Amino acid sequence: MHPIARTRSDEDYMRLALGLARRGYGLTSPNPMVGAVLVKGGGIIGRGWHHYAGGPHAEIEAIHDAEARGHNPKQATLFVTLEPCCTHGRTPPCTDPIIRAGIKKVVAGATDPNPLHRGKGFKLLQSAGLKVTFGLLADECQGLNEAFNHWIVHRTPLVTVKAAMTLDGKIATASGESKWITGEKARAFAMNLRRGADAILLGINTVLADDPSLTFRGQRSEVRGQKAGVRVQGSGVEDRQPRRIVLDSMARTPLQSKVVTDSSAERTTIVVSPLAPKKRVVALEKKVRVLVAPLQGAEFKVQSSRFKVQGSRGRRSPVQHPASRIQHPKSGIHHPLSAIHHPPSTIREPPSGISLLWLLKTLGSENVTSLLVEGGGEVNASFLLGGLAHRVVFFYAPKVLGGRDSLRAVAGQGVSGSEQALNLSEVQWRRLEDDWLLTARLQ
Ligand code: AOF
Ligand code: ZN
Repeated sequence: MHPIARTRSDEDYMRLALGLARRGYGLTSPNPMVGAVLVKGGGIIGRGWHHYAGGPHAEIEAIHDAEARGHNPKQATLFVTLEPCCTHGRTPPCTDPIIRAGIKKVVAGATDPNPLHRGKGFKLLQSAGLKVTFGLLADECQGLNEAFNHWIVHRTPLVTVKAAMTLDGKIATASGESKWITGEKARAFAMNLRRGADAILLGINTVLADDPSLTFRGQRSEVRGQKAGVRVQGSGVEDRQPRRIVLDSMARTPLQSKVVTDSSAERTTIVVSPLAPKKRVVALEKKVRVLVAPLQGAEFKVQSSRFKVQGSRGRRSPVQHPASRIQHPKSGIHHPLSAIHHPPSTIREPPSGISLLWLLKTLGSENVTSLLVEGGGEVNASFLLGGLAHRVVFFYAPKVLGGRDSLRAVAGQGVSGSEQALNLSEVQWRRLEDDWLLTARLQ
């Protein structure tokens, strides 16, 4: 490769580095996406990006690329989207080879929020005599790694609630029918969200109603000639299908359901409560991982023995678990126990009762940096109204379902006064064919 003659600005180089970083989309977790461009004599001599955690960092890839093309990085300027690391993790620190290579200037986009590195990488380079500037296209460079930035500080995943609904906020008819609400472009966008997520979470009602597979479908980009979706011995490139997390407090997931039986079953975790019948838990454990999570609060004081779970009853069977003495959202059938008097606070208990905070901490400790919550309405409400969601991605189709019993994108108890409505910030609207896409942050 010969240096390109056309003069480019620093911003142009950083944009190129950003483009390179994005090649790691869905592949680098729990590491960030990072891109780097080496510039010398007015032209690019090397490019690199971080391919996967455990693999070389972007800066090292760029240095190797330059050398492989017969260029000497000495006196070159390194444009990198993230502050170079300075500690030994899965790989050695990048600051050393940058200094050793004789690079004279580092232009960085974002500071690394990793407490091990934050600002230290810059200092180290400066004290070795390199010129360092940072903050070029900072918003783009930071925004690229929103999930990593959150996880590396809080050690819980960034939670995004995703829902596709009609204009009147419905996700399914009263009978649970929910196919084809949004168009092809919106569905492709949603699929790409899954590709970027470490884990997808949904509630048992959705499993019972739809038997979804939740796998990423579509072509992965090639990584060094290998398909990234395939584990390649020794390469560190592993199956990047997101993990599937099912909130299923009473272990009702049918043993024949796709999440339990398909080829990605080893990536499924069923989260049950301590009240789940042992037999069901044991049966599920033979097929997938089962996590027993603590209950959310003390108000849910019901002995499991009072509620016989009748095994896998297939789709839309009446629910047999304590919290669903309320109407089963998908079945439209009242459980016989709904006739028993319960104080309203008990009746309105969200369906899982599982401590979601505990779950987020557990997932975070397992390197889940991003969690895509895909409902249904009760689960979405638990995260949104429980203050545990950071982002929403809502698709709106130009359709109206109506119906007092049709299913809402966000159900739960709702807030008690309109002044308590969840406010969204960083609101962006985008048109996808006839559908509208809203992405926003919870304030
Ligand atoms: C960089 N360039 O391309 C990446 C960086 O375990 P390791 O050795 O892969 O280090 C992971 C940490 O390094 C990660 O938490 C983040 O702070 C930084 N990632 N740094 O200079 C890169 N991926
Ligand atoms: Zn590094």
